[in-house]
Amino acid sequence: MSVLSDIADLVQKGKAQEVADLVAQALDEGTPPQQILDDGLLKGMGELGVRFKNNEVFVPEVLIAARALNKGTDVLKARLVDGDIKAIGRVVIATVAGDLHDIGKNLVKLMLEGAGFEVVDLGTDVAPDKVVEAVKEHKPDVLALSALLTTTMSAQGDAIKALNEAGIRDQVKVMVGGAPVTEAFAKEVGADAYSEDASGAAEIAKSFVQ
Ligand code: B1M
Repeated sequence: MSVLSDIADLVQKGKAQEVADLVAQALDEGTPPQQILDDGLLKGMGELGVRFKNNEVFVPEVLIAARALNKGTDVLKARLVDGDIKAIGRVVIATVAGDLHDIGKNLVKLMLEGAGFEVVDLGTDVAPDKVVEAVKEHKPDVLALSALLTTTMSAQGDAIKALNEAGIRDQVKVMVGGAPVTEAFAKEVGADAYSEDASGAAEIAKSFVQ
C-alpha cells in the first residue's frame, strides 16, 4: 500500500500518532500537501462517512477518526495556510437558540471539514441576531443550523426569518437538520435543504458550491 492509502486507512482506524507520522513522512518524500489532504486524510474520512451513513461504524469511531484527521491536518497546517490550497467553500454552523446539544452539530462540522470546507462554528444556543451577524461577517456559502429538541426546531425558522428581515436571505443557502427535523419542516420554514445525517449534510453543501 502507498503512504497515502495507509494514511486514509489509519484515519478510519483513528490512529492519530501514526497518521501524524505518515503525513510528516509523505511531506519529507516530497508529496504535495494538497495530495496528502485529498488522497490521504480526506479520502479516509470520506470512506468513513459512507460507512457511518450505512451504520457500519458509529459515533465513537467517527469522533476518534476526527481526532486522527485533525492530528494529520495539524502537521499539514503551516503548508495549508502558506501553500495554494483553497477551501472549496465556507460554512457557518450553529445549534439554534435554546438548544445545548452539540454532538450532532460537531459531526456535521467534521464531515464538512472532511469534504474540504472552512467551517465557522458559532457553538450552541445561538440567537437569530447572532446568526445574521455571522452571515454578514463571514459571508458563507452555506448556513447550517442544527436543532435537537422539538421545542427549539422553530428557532431554525426564526433564524431564517431574521435573515429575510436583514435583507440577506438570498446571499446564503440554508441547510437544517437534527433528530426532530424533517424535510417537510425544512420546506415549511423556508430552508434550502435538509439532511438527516452528517455525511448527507456534507454532500448537500458540496452540491451548493459545485
Ligand atoms: Co438531550 N434530549 N436534553 N441532552 N439528549 C434528547 C434530544 C431527547 C430526544 C432525549 C429523550 O428524551 N429521549 C430529548 C428531546 C425530546 C424532544 O424534544 N423531542 C432531550 C431532552 C428533553 C433534553 C433536555 C430538555 C433534558 C432536560 O434537561 N430535561 C435537555 C435540554 C437542554 C437544552 O438543550 N436546552 C437536554 C440535555 C442534554 C445533555 C446536555 C445532557 C446532552 C447533550 C450533550 C451535548 O450535546 N454536548 C443530551 C443528550 C446527549 C441527548 C441524547 C441522549 C443524545 C443526542 C445526541 O447527541 N445524539 C438525545 C437522545 C437521543 O438522541 N437518543 C437527547 C447523537 C448525535 C450524533 O445525533 O444530534 O441527532 P444527532 O445528530 C445527527 C442527526 O440528527 C444529524 O446528523 C447527526 C449525525 O448523523 N444532524 C444534522 C444534526 N444536526 C444536523 C444539522 C444538519 C444536518 C444534519 O444540517 C445543518
